[in-house]
Amino acid sequence: MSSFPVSSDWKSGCPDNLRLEDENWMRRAIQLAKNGQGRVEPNPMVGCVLVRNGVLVGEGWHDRFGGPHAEINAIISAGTNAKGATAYVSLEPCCHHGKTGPCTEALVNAGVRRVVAAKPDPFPEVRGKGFLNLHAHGIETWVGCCQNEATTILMPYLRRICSGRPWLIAKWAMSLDGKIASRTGASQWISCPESRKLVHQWRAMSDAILTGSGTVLQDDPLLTARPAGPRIPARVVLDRRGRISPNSQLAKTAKEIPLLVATSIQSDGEWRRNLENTGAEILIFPSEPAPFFNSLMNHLCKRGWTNLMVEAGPELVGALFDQNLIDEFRVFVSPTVIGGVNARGPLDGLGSPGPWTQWGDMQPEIERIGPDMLIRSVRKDEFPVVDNLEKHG
Ligand code: AOF
Ligand code: ZN
Repeated sequence: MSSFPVSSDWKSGCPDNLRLEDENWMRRAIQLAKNGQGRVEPNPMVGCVLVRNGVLVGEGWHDRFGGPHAEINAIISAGTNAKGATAYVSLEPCCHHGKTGPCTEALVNAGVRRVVAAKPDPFPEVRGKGFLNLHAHGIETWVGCCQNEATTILMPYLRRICSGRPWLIAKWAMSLDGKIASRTGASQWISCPESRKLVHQWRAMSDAILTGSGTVLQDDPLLTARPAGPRIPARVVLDRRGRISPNSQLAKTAKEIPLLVATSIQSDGEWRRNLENTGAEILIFPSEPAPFFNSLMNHLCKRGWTNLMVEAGPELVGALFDQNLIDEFRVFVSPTVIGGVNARGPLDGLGSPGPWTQWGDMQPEIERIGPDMLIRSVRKDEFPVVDNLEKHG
């Protein structure tokens, strides 16, 4: 990246008269990128808009994993009008041969005159080389337009590429007084039907749903997406001691919908064999919490998984939080009160001693869903590229 000309930094270098126009078109490219959500992962969502003399001449987005990239779809839609156009791309165009050819080459061949990108791609084979490549072909190249907006939709991808682990979304529903179940363990239902419907839509965008053995013993959940959506999420149960039953709903459906059980050497061999016979895949990791979680996350990342939803009890959510592994919270607050010293809150574990700046840096999103309130809070991160990571994807 260092050899890339400074004048191409859009924020400081782009002429004022182009700024507003650039931002408007880039916002459209980012909007288009979202069409790929749940379909392109582990690839990034990317959108591209081609504009000539202020007129939109083509647009496209990366629509499915293995399919053409955003730039290619935009170039196809523009036909010969791509010649002399400006391409607005929400991520640095790739310059490598992956499942598809390099987009830089396609942009050059189409005769694009100017490329405005929102963000560099930290993918090891790109990382600034896409910009250099365009520049070398005499294309005016800018980077940094609407960078923050683009980052918002790229965070799960960035987490995989830069940190070598999937993006973890912890979801729960709680009462006004912060309880996720009554003293008897009853939790059906704290949130309203519309909120629960939304959860199923999120599941259908996820690679897997993570839960703990406690939740399986207590609720015997299915953890499927109903109705089905773009993705069939696998179910992952964290069960270090080996407690879940081969007669649980998860195990009984393991032949149709993948079930992974992450356990440790502590668990019994016969228990593992019985579960394996249901069709579940058994993964064995070290039993100490930090190595257990880290090896599991590394394994799931290598499977090409990007978005994981955590739907678990206080023990597991608390442990993941203590290990600093949760990236996003999606919390439904229902206007009801449960009360009781024995009714549980969403997180056990050690918890944070404060001050609580970690989650306060980003603007939380607050939305009303029926009578419930939905609060989304995302971890702020600069996503520094760690160079010695193994390659993923
Ligand atoms: C782009 N435009 O629309 C996307 C890009 O295996 P492939 O060929 O699909 O390449 C995947 C990599 O390409 C991915 O990791 C990321 O670096 C880049 N994604 N690049 O120019 C796009 N989706
Ligand atoms: Zn590409």
